[in-house]
Amino acid sequence: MTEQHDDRPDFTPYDGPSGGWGSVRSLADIIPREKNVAQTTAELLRQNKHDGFACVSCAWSKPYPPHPAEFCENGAKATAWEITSQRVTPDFFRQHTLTELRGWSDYRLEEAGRLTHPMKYDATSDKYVVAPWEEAFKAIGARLKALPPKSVVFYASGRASLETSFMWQLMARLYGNQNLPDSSNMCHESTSVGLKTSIGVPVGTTKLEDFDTTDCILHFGQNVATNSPRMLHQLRDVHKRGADIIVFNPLKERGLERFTDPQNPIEMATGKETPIATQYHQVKAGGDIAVMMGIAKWLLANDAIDHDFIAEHTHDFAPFAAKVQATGWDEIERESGLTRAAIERAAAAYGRAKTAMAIYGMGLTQHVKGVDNVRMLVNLMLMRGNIGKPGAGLCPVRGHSNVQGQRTVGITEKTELAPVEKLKERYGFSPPNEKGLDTVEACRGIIDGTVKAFLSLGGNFARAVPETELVEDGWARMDLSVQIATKLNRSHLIPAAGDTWLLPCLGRIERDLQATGPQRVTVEDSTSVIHPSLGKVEPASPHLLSEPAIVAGIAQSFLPPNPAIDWDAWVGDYSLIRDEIAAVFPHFFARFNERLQEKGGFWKGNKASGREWDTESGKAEFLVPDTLNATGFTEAEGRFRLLTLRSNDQFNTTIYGYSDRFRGINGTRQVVLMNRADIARAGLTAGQKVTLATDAEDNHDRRVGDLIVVEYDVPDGCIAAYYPECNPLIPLSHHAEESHVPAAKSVPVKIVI
Ligand SMILES: Nc1nc2c(c(=O)[nH]1)N[C@H]1C(S)=C(S)[C@@H](COP(=O)(O)OP(=O)(O)OC[C@H]3O[C@@H](n4cnc5c(=O)[nH]c(N)nc54)[C@H](O)[C@@H]3O)O[C@H]1N2
Ligand SMILES: Nc1nc2c(c(=O)[nH]1)N[C@H]1C(S)=C(S)[C@@H](COP(=O)(O)OP(=O)(O)OC[C@H]3O[C@@H](n4cnc5c(=O)[nH]c(N)nc54)[C@H](O)[C@@H]3O)O[C@H]1N2
Ligand SMILES: [Mo]
Repeated sequence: MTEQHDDRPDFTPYDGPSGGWGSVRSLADIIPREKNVAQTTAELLRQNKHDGFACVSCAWSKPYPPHPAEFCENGAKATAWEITSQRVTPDFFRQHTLTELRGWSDYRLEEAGRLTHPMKYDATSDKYVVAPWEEAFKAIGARLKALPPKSVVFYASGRASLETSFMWQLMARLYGNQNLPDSSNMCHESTSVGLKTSIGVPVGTTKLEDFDTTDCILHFGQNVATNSPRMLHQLRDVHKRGADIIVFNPLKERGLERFTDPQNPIEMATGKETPIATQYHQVKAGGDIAVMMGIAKWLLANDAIDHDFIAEHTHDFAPFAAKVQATGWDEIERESGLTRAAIERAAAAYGRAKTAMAIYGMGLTQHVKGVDNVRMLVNLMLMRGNIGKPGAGLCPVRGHSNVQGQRTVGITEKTELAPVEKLKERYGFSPPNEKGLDTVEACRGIIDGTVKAFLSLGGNFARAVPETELVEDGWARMDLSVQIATKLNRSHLIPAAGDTWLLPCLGRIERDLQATGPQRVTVEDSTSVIHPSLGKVEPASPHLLSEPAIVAGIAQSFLPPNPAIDWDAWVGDYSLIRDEIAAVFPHFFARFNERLQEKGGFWKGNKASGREWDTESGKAEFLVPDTLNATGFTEAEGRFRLLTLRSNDQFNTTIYGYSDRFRGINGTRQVVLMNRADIARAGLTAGQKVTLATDAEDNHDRRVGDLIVVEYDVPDGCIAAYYPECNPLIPLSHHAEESHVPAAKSVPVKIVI
């Protein structure tokens, strides 16, 4: 059992706007705690600027010219968290065994500070002990040489730069596998699969300037004020122009309702708020296909479709239209939880708009039918020709700051997405063509023992994935665990049966000094713009290595020398790595180093946004969903749809604190949000503690207990609780079809008292 933090829970509904003074107070709380006020404040002014650093929080676009302060509350927290003055030193590890640390909360582990030395696990004392880098590389290399390549996984969390990510995938392929799962396997893989089949590109088609002219935004399942707060500036401007913003979300998320710009002194002084949504629809979790079917039905019935676009640019409209017509309103209302009138109001607004954008996040992708959700949203856009013109298009909001970029430079388990021929040509080897393991398959391999070694470029894999218990058990049987990280987390505390290494690296905000001088790295944002990022802060410890240096150290320890690859030279000068990226991916990165001079970054291009369709038929595809229910399970007595949420005080498994301010949940994360009628129907009272148990057919007992029932405005039959606390409830098999994204937004559970 890990400790909890519920000494003073407080559930007072929050009635302020997003942003505003609350945002300033939240920062005033966290920045001093990290004991580095002066430096954090100075660094914030360099955040998301062309000659500064790219924020380590979300992947939202960075406008040019930037705002004087181009950061948000949560970006500022992420900066303070990374450049904290707290340290986890060898002395810390002398004082605590791993058994003891496993009892600490996620918050306390990371709050302990930045890792300072390479460490090796010593089973006799159950502690991490210092080991020199050379020893670490040598020992890791020896293990890897002895293992069959197929049994080794190279995971990447989406923060590592394009340069490091390129080296990471090259190392795996030279070794002989493409077991390259990344965090997008838990995130927007439904987008990559859905958009690729529908419109021929795996990424969104919109740019920041589309917000300047759009008439309408359809906004599905994305919590903007918490997870991409800088987008509130664009949304507010859209609203001020009088355009529609139509939101579909089971929860009334404050940032989608109203916003006060904390960087605008007049708004702050007068308390002026801008509303955001013009319509807000509390769809049932997993009810979005039904909503979209309803909208499509209205568009067809009212002939509000773009016949010319459909004829010229799309394929298979007829079977789609037939399906829409055959679907009845009864079913749509039942599956969406919304009334026909409400859906028609949304459809009429969309049908009136000359241009529209579709913005979405995990509320669509993390479902069993997550890929169908994405395809259905494309169908809606295609019906009105809303792809490939200004003010229109698809805008999936990516998570980690370089998660999209990692895929661009070859972190993928799929051969068809890997630059096989180019790699062969340039480095003189035959890259593996057998599909590698994605996140779900890697978990399966850890559980069944076929995965023997796990190397992690950042992240907190064991905590972020489903089926926590079995994954942790399997982890402890592996031959090798290597974690490249900045801060301590739970994945570092599960020692493998063989060797366990914890390798501390520089963060992106820190100065990265190599043989040829200070180095820049690059990242790709949510709208496919590539930005340089230059760290300047003094590193947390003189013993840290940069991520490229660590990858090169590992690679050279076990791979035979290759005359075409000079790992040491690459580490000495990252522009050489960018030359390699440009050579292997010329269509996106030609003249890479030169183009980094472009202010505001450079756009890597997107065929679909030029109405060039790289699909099977050569046109944009209407693809028909086979069901309106995205959850993958049916309703049953006592069964709830659990949606797992992020609070405003966390970045994934990094917990900054216990204040989910917009939702009025403070002092604890051990809660389950339920509506009043469901609380009564279940015979519960608010404030009572309950246990949730998975209601799955495999009869495996999965439970999470000690959750306080909080009355909250959620649709009937839907309950919400926090990620990662509830991950033990998600069966590994409960994932999106095709994309394998764990279906974290509708898990079948029952309440056990
Ligand atoms: N500060 C901060 N920023 C972050 C992160 C963070 O943890 N903290 N994480 C980063 C990462 S990796 C990612 S992927 C993104 C995640 O950002 P989001 O995509 O916003 O992800 P979530 O917070 O998980 O929740 C998504 C929203 O979907 C809604 N929702 C749940 N189920 C459904 C449904 O069935 N239908 C609809 N329409 N809505 C639904 C929820 O109520 C919630 O508002 O943010 C990134 N940015
Ligand atoms: N139930 C449920 N589960 C989910 C989700 C959900 O909504 N619900 N969301 C999913 C999503 S969208 C995602 S993206 C995953 C997130 O999964 P991950 O990306 O694996 O997890 P993070 O929590 O982002 O990883 C945090 C750790 O990264 C390390 N780190 C931070 N900065 C750096 C750096 O610069 N370099 C290196 N090497 N390490 C660094 C730190 O040690 C920190 O502890 O979780 C998924 N899991
Ligand atoms: Mo994510």
